[in-house]
Amino acid sequence: MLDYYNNIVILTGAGLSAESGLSTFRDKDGVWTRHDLAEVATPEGFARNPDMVQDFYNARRKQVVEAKPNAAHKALARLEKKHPGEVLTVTQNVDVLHEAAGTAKLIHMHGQLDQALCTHCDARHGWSDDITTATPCPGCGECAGMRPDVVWFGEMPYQMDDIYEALSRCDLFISIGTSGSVYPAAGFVMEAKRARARTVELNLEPSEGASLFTESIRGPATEVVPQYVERLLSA
Ligand code: BV8
Repeated sequence: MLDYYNNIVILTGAGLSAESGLSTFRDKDGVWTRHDLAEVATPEGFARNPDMVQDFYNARRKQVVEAKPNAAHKALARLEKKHPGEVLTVTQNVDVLHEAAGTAKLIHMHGQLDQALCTHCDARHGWSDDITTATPCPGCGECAGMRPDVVWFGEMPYQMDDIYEALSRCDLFISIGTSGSVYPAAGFVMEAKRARARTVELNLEPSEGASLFTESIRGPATEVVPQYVERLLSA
């Protein structure tokens, strides 16, 4: 049973969901190699061409709704269940595979694709269908205001105060399946080091911040994450 780490913070990225069939962003056939990030993942891009941006997210929402959690998502849910101290999972992913695997204490810092946001009344609605510029808000009825509830570049990620508070108290920070190229998430390892936490990276290849970690474990998430969780729980 794990007993020498009290508070664990886990940061996950697209590499965690790769083996569930969801594309990563910066690998050789990643999302940003096929789409211009500035055109489809910024408020300016949405203002310029809302139909194109809605189509981009409608296609990804269909994949997300079909995807299933993999052994890595399930191992992280098991860690949260079995660990006597606190476990907070912060995901950059907009899929909902952590929830599907059973993780409860979860922050979607970049939002989630199974929700829509009305830019007129700020209401959020569970959403599994397409959104178009003619989709009315179920709340205020306004059209042309509905967007995917995801955080675009230049927008403030969600629950940053809660994340920084958890990092300031953590004694183990685990980063999984992220290239460490997007801020502020890529800076979390530094916050954890400031809190004198042990920092561990589980990734297919070294991230941009790999040298900042106490320990690096290389390999596909469905292999290295269950192994690492069992190592923690049997310590
Ligand atoms: C912010 C949601 C202020 C949408 C995403 C100049 C001007 C303006 C801003 C900036 C600037 N310079 C820097 C910034 C900040 C900017 C930024 O970081 N830009 C980058 C490009 C330099 N960030 C922002 O704008 C953020 N907001 O800064 O507001 C602020 C500042 C401080 C505090 C508060 C507020 C908002 C960023 C959020 C953007 N939205 N996603 C959507 O999904 O469409 S981010 C986007 O990249 C992705 O969605 C993903 O969430 C994120 C990170 O990508 P990764 O998850 O790491 O995926 P990637 O493909 O890169 O890497 C996958 C990794 O997995 C690889 O390492 C690979 O080896 C590994 N892997 C692959 N397969 C496996 C595997 N590992 C294990 N097993 C496998 N099988």
